[in-house]
Amino acid sequence: MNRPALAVALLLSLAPWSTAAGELRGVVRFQGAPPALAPLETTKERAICGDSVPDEAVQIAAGMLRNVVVVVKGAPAPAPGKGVLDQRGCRYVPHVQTLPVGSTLEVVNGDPTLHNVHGYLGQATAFNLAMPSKDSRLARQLKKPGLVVVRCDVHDWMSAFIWVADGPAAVTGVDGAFVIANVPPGTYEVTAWHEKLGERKGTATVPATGAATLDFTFGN
Ligand SMILES: [Cu+2]
Repeated sequence: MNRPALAVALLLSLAPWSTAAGELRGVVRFQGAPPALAPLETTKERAICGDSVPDEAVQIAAGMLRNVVVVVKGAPAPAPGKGVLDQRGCRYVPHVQTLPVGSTLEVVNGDPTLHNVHGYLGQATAFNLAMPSKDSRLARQLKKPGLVVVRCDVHDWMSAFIWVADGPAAVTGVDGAFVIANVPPGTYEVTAWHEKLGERKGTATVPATGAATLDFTFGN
């Protein structure tokens, strides 16, 4: 092997993307009768907010549960990224998301009215942003891991949940499925958290290449 080729081979062998990593995937099911959720009645600014907004707390389609945060414990968190929290018709979009610790959250006001976006990490305020007008944008770094519960100080029915993860994590989609990529091989405790239905725990052994499967079931 000539020198440049050797150098390239060495670089590739040292590159982080050459590290073995597998994937964890699965689905989250809901067993039993889905709870009937009444729409949340709005109490002000109905020209902008409408008379009601849907209660997004429990979303089930064909027995599959959306908006469950699945976290791999004890594996390194992915590099910080960027997330967006929008406000549309006096609802937060998305209702649930997860971001690696250290990520930047951009909060956007899509409504022509004042929203006050108040994020709580436990009892402490993680951020408190007054967003007076449509297309207001503010960014905050999410420096500490944990669950950030977002409320609006103007419209008390508004809520969103941001899981600031210190490990690889994902949120289930409308089909109840999740995929967590780039998990180093190993055996891990995995938690599945839902805002109303609580937490489930499982264990998964992730291979060096390919995917491990772990499903969860919530229900009543
Ligand atoms: Cu608001």
